[in-house]
Amino acid sequence: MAQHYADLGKILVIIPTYNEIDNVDMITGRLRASVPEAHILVVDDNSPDGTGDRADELAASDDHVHVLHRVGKEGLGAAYKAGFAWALEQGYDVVVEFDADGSHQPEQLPRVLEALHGADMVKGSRWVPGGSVVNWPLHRELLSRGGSIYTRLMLGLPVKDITGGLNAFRADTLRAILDDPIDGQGYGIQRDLTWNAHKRGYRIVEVPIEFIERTAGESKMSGDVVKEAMIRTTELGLRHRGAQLKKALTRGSGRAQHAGESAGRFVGAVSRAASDAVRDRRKGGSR
Ligand SMILES: Nc1nc2c(ncn2[C@@H]2O[C@H](COP(=O)(O)OP(=O)(O)O)[C@@H](O)[C@H]2O)c(=O)[nH]1
Ligand SMILES: [Mg+2]
Repeated sequence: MAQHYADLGKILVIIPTYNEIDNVDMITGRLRASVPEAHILVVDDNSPDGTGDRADELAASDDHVHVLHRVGKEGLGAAYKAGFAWALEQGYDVVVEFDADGSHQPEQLPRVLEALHGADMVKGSRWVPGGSVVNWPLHRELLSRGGSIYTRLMLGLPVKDITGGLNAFRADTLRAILDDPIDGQGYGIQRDLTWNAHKRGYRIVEVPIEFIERTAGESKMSGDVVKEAMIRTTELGLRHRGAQLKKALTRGSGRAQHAGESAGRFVGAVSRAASDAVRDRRKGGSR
């Protein structure tokens, strides 16, 4: 059967890896089978378990598989940024983010791609009707649901699964949203890409996916990753809400304008304090 995404152009699926030796064959094999036209870029952070070497072997025998080697573990955001730059340089029309561990099912990717016909960015979503998680520990589910709700409230983002890592972009959309600030460290990159796309008025569509907890290898999610995401979301939210307040108040009387400016300055100061705290923590090497 003809695929309904063939007209979208050249597709690149980016898979960031850190110590995914037990998954790299599985994930590339399943992706090649379910979306044969798509190219794959493994972005490996010099995994001590040899994932990068194995990816090189796979690339040597398949011209649809490519590998980007990075010097060390610099976080998910940094790996994706490098992968995006490569994708745009090589002229791909569609770029997809995809986990290595089998949590995202390659067999569900065609539906995600098809949805790009009516969207600029498609998010695989666990928290829309039809979406689900399998074998995920309760604390991870609460964290994910809670994180999405908090971010939605802080930013007024009309998206249910903001932190999800299966995302597909049209190249033009990706190029534009990379011009705005993006978290270069952690998992916050997913929030920032979504927020930037929303701010620019791009059409974001959520497609239900079944997310299955990994059965091999270990999660790289940590308490520090969560803390950092919380701080940055709060900072972004305060800035956004402060700007909204200022706008509303400046529409009123001169006194209200003054109050709005004060509120804006206050929020700015709080945001700067939050950024400073994050910077100091990074400098202090407490991560
Ligand atoms: N290159 C690279 N990949 C990473 C890094 N952190 C996580 N990943 C990859 O990102 C994907 C999602 O990470 P995972 O640990 O499964 O997170 P979880 O699903 O939230 O528990 C996997 O393919 C990881 O190997 C990193 O610092 N660098
Ligand atoms: Mg995972």
